Amino acid sequence: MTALSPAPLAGHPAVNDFLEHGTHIFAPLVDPVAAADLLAEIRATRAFDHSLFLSEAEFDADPQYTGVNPRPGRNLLERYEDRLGFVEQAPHIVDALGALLGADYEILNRKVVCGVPQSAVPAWLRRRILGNPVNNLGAYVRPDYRDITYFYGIDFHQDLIDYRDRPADFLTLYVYLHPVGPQDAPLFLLEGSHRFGGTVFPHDLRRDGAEEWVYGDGAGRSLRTRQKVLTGPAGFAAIWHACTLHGTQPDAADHERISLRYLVARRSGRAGIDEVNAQLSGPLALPQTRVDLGADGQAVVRGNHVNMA
Ligand SMILES: O=C(O)CCC(=O)C(=O)O
Repeated sequence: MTALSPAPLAGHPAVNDFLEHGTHIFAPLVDPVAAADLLAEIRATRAFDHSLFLSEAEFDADPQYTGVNPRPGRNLLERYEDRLGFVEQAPHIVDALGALLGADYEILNRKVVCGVPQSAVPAWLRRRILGNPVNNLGAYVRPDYRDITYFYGIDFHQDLIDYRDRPADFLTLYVYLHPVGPQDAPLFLLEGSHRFGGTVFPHDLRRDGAEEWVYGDGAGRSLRTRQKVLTGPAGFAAIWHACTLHGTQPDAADHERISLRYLVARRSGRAGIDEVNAQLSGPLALPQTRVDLGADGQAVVRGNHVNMA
């Protein structure tokens, strides 16, 4: 087991938390009333039930596994751009993002993410995705509804997974729009797992104890990491490093979980993220980030760690 020495602390609480844990959980909430208002509007755009999905015959007639996520021109949040100040201008968020990424940070991507409850996923689909590590349901969702990302759980991964050859110069900001408890597909984070830098998905993880995991870097080293389950009220917000392992279990509640997910990047100059990255003992970028998909984007690897958490 590699004993990584504690990183020297650099001042700002968000930078210190990134150095130590690869994540920072905001104590203040973003405005819960604004969150509830936005949530009501999002919920009014569609029924979060079986009607989201193609039939099995429709899907099989032309399976599309890629290009099924929100993108410019098909992203529900574009409709609410002028309503996002409660997150994007919240002083504590701006302050932490500035400390980590520099004052001129850039939003790479923002979208609505939905944890789909079991009751909404058609039986044929549940059967087909059982045991897959990444259950992003975009492929099975009717094209008109692909302006949101829908998950039925996703195994522990790094957000670097979508950015081959890009250094980990960005972070994820995640906001709950309603209270999220243990049944609502809360985020599971593995604290300190950013320290190996980029590693290839699916990750080498072994459960060891009630809330601990042993994480291997694929090159012979391993570290012990503690899982943190992010439950919280409406307006709860957290950020994590692009190499911090995180995932969700399938939504076990009788209703959908709806969140906002941002990727935010450093644009120029040195910032706290560079202090953090200087402490990593692994690659900052990867030529290949995942080996779980076939050429058509379909899962070829089975297995899931977070569902055993
Ligand atoms: O919202 C979820 O269920 C998973 C989100 C996530 O891990 C991601 O978007 O990277």
